[in-house]
Formats: sequence, C-alpha cells, structure tokens
Amino acid sequence: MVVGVNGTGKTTSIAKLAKHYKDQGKKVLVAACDTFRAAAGEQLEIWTERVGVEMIRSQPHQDPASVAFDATKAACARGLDVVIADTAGRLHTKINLMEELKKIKRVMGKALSGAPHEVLLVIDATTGQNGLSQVRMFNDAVGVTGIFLTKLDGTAKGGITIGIADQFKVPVKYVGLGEKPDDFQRFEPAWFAEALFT
Ligand SMILES: Nc1nc2c(ncn2[C@@H]2O[C@H](COP(=O)(O)OP(=O)(O)O)[C@@H](O)[C@H]2O)c(=O)[nH]1
Ligand SMILES: [Mg+2]
Repeated sequence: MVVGVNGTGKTTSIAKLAKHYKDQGKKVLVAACDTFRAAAGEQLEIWTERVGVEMIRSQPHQDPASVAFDATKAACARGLDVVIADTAGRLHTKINLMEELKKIKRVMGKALSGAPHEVLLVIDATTGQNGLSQVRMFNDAVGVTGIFLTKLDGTAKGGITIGIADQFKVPVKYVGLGEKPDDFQRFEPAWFAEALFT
C-alpha cells in the first residue's frame, strides 16, 4: 500500500517499483485506489502500460477500498506475486483521507491475512521539514513501514532523512532519482552519509 500527499511522486514511484518487481520475474498487479481524481487513474494506466504490468481500475467515485479488496482477492486467486495499491493524497469530498486509508488497509487484510505487508509513505525530499509532519500524520493513521524518498536528484542533500530516522524509527527504503522508471535505488545509509560530507 502506497500513501502520501498529492504531488510527492506516488504514482511515479509505483511505476518504478512495479518495473523492478517485474524485472525480477514477479507477476505484479497495480490497484488504482485514487478514485476521486479521474486523471489519477489515467496516469497510472499510462505508466503500467509503459512498464508492462497489469492494473485494476474502478469506476469513478467507486469506493477505493473495494478496489483494493478486489485487487488483493484477484491476485490471490490468480497466483500473482505483488499487489501495489496507489491511494489518494487529498480528497475532494468531505470524507477524511486518513479514515479512507485506514479502511483500505483493513480490507486488504480481510482479502489476505497479513496484507498489506508494507505501507510505503512517499515523501518529497525537496519539501524539507514539512515532510516530518507528513510522516507523523500518516504513521499515526496507518502505521508506515517504510519511506520512499523522491526527488533526491533535485535537492542537494535530503537532510530530512536524518530527521525521519531520528524521530520515527521508520526506515527510508528507496530513493527516487528522476522521473523515469529506472531512476531509483534502494537507500544505502553508508552511501548517503558519505554524500552528506562530500
Ligand atoms: N525529479 C524527480 N521527479 C519526480 C520523482 N518522482 C516523481 N517525480 C515527479 O513528481 C511529479 C508528481 O509525481 P506523481 O507520481 O504524479 O505524484 P503523486 O501525485 O504523488 O502520484 C511528476 O512530475 C513526477 O515526474 C523523482 O524521484 N525525481
Ligand atoms: Mg498519483
């Protein structure tokens, strides 16, 4: 399950991860759970076609949780390896985003015990300390298991990484280094620490 505020790079990062798993020979299904913005589903569709993985999409304004549930069930039934759920970063309704994310998480667990196995929060490295309040907010609501720190190509040092590690004990797992599917890597603390001082 991938969460984060709009514009941080959720959809792009999902395309990167989907391609990464596919390149490892895994069968990947992406669930478009941002059902509030039509453009969000379309953008995800373009990406999934480009990297060559399957996607499940809903009708506009369908309950996002039901998309996540269907995708997880379908993946189990068909023996797929990885389901990645793209979620909304802001809602254009009175529904509370955090309540919606909690529900998505809950129903994935109903479809498959233990799911979602990862709640990945996407943080834009260029937003600086505001990212910390995003970590707090999402972590309180859905329990973040890892961070995907995007746009590290656009900022000198990504110093927010230190604050995240210090305050939340949530590991930064991946870093985004550009807009193309291969522009990312696993976060390497040693590599990062060295870059801070050079
Ligand atoms: N330079 C750079 N741009 C990125 C990276 N990740 C995402 N983007 C860009 O950030 C913008 C928002 O990304 P998008 O995936 O639509 O964000 P979402 O609203 O969270 O789904 C797009 O223009 C992406 O190309 C990254 O690692 N580096
Ligand atoms: Mg998106």
